[in-house]
Amino acid sequence: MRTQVAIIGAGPAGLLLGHILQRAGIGFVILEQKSREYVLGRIRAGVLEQGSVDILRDLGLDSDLDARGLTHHGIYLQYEGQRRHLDFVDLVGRTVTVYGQQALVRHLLAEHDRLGSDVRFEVEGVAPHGIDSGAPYVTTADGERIDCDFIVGADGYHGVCRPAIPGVTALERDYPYAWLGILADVAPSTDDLIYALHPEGFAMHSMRSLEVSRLYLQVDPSESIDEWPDDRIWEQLQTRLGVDGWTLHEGTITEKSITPMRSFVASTLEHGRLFLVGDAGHIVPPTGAKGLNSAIADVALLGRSLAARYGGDDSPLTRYSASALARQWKVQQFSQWMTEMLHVHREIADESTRAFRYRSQVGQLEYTTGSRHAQAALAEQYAGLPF
Ligand code: FAS
Ligand code: PHB
Repeated sequence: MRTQVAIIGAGPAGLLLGHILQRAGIGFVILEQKSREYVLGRIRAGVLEQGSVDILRDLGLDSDLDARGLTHHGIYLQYEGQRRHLDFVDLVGRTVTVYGQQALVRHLLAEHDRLGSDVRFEVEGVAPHGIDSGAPYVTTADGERIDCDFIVGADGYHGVCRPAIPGVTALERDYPYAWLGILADVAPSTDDLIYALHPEGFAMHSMRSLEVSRLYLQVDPSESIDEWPDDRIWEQLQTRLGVDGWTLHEGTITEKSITPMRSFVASTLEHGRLFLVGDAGHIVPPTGAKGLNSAIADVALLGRSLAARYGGDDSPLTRYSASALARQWKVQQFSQWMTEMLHVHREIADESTRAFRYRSQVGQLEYTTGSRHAQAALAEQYAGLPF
């Protein structure tokens, strides 16, 4: 078989890139190792930047987003019993949209089905070859060979494409905390997302719809979900999110899991005819809601660059990795800043040093919520830097 672009991975990055290529008249195939059901069942990100929404609109992929997405004008930062609202529209004229990654993947895939795209599931042993040559190709465990012009690694952090890059390195850090996330069948108790610093630990109130809430608790990375029965989860959410005159409504927990936190950036997102997008190239802690949006930003840039290349201009493609990484490091610093400001640093053994750090974080939150300049800087980054 021959195609123009072989995409490895049918997560949001791979599926969205397929749509961009389809729109540009560029042939592609998407090869996914897991089953369709597994891919559709993953529950992950929940917030789209304005830029991500604009891309979906430009591609005509916004019908489901308009039907079930929730436009939010800002977020709340909470500390020491105070809940302060940051109005992104007032500050920077932009909004964010709560729209679960699961819904996005479902819609992207349904549109590929409608278009008759070549998306293949349960493909084992996918391997990139010839990335240094002008004739790369992909092989699979069942002996198929797919010749192509370019290979795109949209295969996530554990994929096979990044390791195929000779000499690739990475800068990374592991955080000393994790997020316990739940989905609950209960209407959200808030209009906008709440990010709360509390002596017991970070907590966040997000949502998936007007009927389903999404909430998170800071836990230690070593903890098991078995140590967290539902009543303990709600007890901690009530403690960490509670403010006078406000009620957190509880409901049936339908999903719960613990996700460790890390920051990771590969030294390059390209080698010869191989390009990386999304989690294959970088990972951020979810505190800034940047994981999914970074993947979309990479795909928008790479899709445009590949279309330019097929149109006879290869300069954007030669700049892809440097441009995408430059944006990613800005995203990394914002995600790290939000994470360190809002989490309790139990890793600090000395009690006095830990207390000093906590009071400094309260001072940071007091300044951030009290300064229009600081609020605008947070809003500009949370609502999304330009692609
Ligand atoms: P993905 O990992 O989504 O997709 C990669 C795909 O490639 C997968 O389907 C995989 O099966 C496939 N693949 C891998 N190796 C392959 C191979 N050898 N052959 C074929 N296919 C292969 N981000 C946020 O912004 N907010 C959040 O709250 C948030 N929560 C998260 C929770 C969890 C548990 C995880 C893991 C991530 C979370 N993220 C969050 C980040 C997440 O949303 C990612 O940024 C997003 O999925 C990136 O999309 P992709 O780059 O497409 O990678
Ligand atoms: C979510 O709704 O899953 C979500 C929202 C904001 C974040 C992280 C996760 O920063």
